[in-house]
Amino acid sequence: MTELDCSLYLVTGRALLPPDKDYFESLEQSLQGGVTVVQIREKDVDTAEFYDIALRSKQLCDKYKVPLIVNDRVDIALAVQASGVHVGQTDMPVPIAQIEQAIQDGADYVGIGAVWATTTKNLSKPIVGVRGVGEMLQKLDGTSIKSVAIGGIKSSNLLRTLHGSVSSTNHALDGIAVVSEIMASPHPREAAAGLYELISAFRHSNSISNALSVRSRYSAEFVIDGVVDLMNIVRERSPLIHQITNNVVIAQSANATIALGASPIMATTAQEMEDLSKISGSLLINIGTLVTSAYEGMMLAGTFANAHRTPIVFDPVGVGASEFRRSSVKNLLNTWQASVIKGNAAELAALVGSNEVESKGVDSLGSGFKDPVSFVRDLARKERCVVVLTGKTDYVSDGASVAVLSNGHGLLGNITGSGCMAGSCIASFCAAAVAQEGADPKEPKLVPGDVFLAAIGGILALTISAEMAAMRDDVKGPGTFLPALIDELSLLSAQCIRDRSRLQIVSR
Ligand code: 3NM
Ligand code: MG
Repeated sequence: MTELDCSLYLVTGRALLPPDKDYFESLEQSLQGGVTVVQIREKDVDTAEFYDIALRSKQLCDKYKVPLIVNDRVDIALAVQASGVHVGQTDMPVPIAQIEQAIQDGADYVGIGAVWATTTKNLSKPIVGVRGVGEMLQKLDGTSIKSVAIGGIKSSNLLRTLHGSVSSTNHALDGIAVVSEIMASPHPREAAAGLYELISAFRHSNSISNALSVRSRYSAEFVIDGVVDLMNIVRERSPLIHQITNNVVIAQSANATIALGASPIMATTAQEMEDLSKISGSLLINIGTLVTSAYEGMMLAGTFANAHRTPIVFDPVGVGASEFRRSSVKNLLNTWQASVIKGNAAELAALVGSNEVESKGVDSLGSGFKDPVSFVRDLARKERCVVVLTGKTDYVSDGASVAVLSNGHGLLGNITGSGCMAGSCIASFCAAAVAQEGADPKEPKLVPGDVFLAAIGGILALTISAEMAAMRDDVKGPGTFLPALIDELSLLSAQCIRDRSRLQIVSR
């Protein structure tokens, strides 16, 4: 087969056509819209009918110089001189084994699915999820085998699908395959064109961000200047920070947000998520006292935030404490793309399934990871976002650079919710970062570049304010520390950040 352009791979499914829509008309319109390869998939027809459909489809595809592939039937593929045949997906329980088999068999491409839930096909295996795709792509490193993701891909989740489906080695998908998003549409030309446009835009922005992270050898001076700029923007624009957080810390998180200069809205109900997504500068999702109704709000709020390219700060509080939290976090992260994931050593260890760090409920025990710098950098690459590891020393990484921050005070560990307030501060800085960049529709990004600076800024604001609070004569212990901390957040000056920040940038 000559070089196959898998960018937008249409799998046919005549059962999904809208009433009165002719199959061949639909196919031709989708070819006009930019479909780059077509697979004829017919599960319920006899050989003669399959042959007729495949032959006429082949003529249409030829007209648009698009390769045609036949599902399952080598005889029909040969008879209509198709470009290929799609085989072999049915009975392998482990998707990774399926990939290995495809490599062995000398496949030209692999379809990875189902990436989302779908009703188009009866799935015999569990859903891979967006975060599962990257691991499989890594298996294809060093081969020329192309890859497409399939299953439940829609224009509404396409950007999230593409962003998340990249391996730590930066192996990205060659394209996406859809059935219903095009076949069920009364306007297949527009449906295909819309998907194709998003794919091109993503490729463009992804190549830019890769080029940027190669260049991103930040200096400490550059970072501090950036943090100060963002803090000024928070105070000038007072962005609305939508926070779905736990009921232990709602009031103090809201107060910390106000003190920093931003404007909190603490709303958890699913029914208001769409409205709030239109006016929020960033979204904080903190699972501290997770209840089912808030979980529903989190699912929706994150989905809307991705659609508006609003940064999401995710705090998987106590994720290792229960199976409910673990599975909820997995589902949340497979549904929307976080811009920042923040946690203590135990939480981030639980997130990757490591037992290197022990925990008790929501608290981390012991000193943490042997090599925290590599840990946060690798996790940032895996989750495709900025990662913040909090502790006595805080680590922030964008997958290329790691900022090591050693500000703070022991009293932060003696009150509840200091990590949650750090999340509110990071979310406030994130809102400033996107307010500054502005959304460029040609470069749709779910993790804009300045989010790295924003995460550092949020940590510095809280930890330096804690140092200032602890020095006050009227602070006698944890009870007097908390209000003093809120005071100091509101008094924090650019000069104080410049004078006190203890920041080191490691790039390796
Ligand atoms: N194969 P839609 S999922 C044909 O997981 C097919 O292997 C899948 O349809 C797999 O785009 C699927 O309508 C159906 O969700 C995809
Ligand atoms: Mg398949």
